[in-house]
Amino acid sequence: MDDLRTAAIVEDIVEGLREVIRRHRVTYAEYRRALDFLMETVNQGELPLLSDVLLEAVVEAAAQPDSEGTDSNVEGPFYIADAPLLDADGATPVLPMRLDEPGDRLLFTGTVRSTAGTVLPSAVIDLWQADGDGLYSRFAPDLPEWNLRGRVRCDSDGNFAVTTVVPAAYDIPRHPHTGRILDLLGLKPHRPAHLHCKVCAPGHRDLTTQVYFSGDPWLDQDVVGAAKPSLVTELEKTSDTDNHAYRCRFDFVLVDNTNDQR
Ligand code: MBD
Ligand code: FE
Repeated sequence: MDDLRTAAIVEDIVEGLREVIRRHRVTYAEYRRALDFLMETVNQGELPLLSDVLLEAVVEAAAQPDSEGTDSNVEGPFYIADAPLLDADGATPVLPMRLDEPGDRLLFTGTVRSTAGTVLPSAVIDLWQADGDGLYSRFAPDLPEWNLRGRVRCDSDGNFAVTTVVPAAYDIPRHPHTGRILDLLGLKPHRPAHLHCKVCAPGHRDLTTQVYFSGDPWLDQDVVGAAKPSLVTELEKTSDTDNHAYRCRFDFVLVDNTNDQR
């Protein structure tokens, strides 16, 4: 991003804020209160949540190039890089979880391909999700560091399989500052249940996306405005003989990056 572009954006932000102050004749008390609110939001570590809830879907929509690949989706405020690489020696890997992890066991499977249709055995999927209570490790007390976070490799046919739990339909925890803004906007702080995925394979663009489940009552009232129909899959109840109460399948398609500008 060059300085001219940065300057143009900053000018528009500042002019936009001045215009709001003029239009509403914002008082000194209101102005000081707004600054306090922003300071508190930052000090409580809530700025990424507030910003992603209000703005990230717009950034993501602008960034998404027309492509044949799987639709991307917002990363959100809860990604942590370098989650453990799960190696189960041929068995189905299990996302790190507590011995008494609440929620139904879920088998998540799929295949990673390129837009040309070839399978991508070298693909790695970085997964993170809320637990059965709607909480993300590192962002809630008392959860193990890497709970429900891990990276899974595809096999030689480009297939992956991982055991996890069904994430809860997600209430944005009522962090007081984000909650207050959503109240003022008349929005309910709900997100549909989702699995976050970053899919990477050599020679292809990294894909950051989410997988949702059909029938979720929050799909069409996602407070973040991110749930896309193309990313919804079936959450199937399995037979009693299975170790998993549910299974779901999602196939990812990555775009070749050999012609991208570096
Ligand atoms: C989430 O779990 C999330 O995925 C996003 C995008 C915003 C807030 C909470
Ligand atoms: Fe999320």
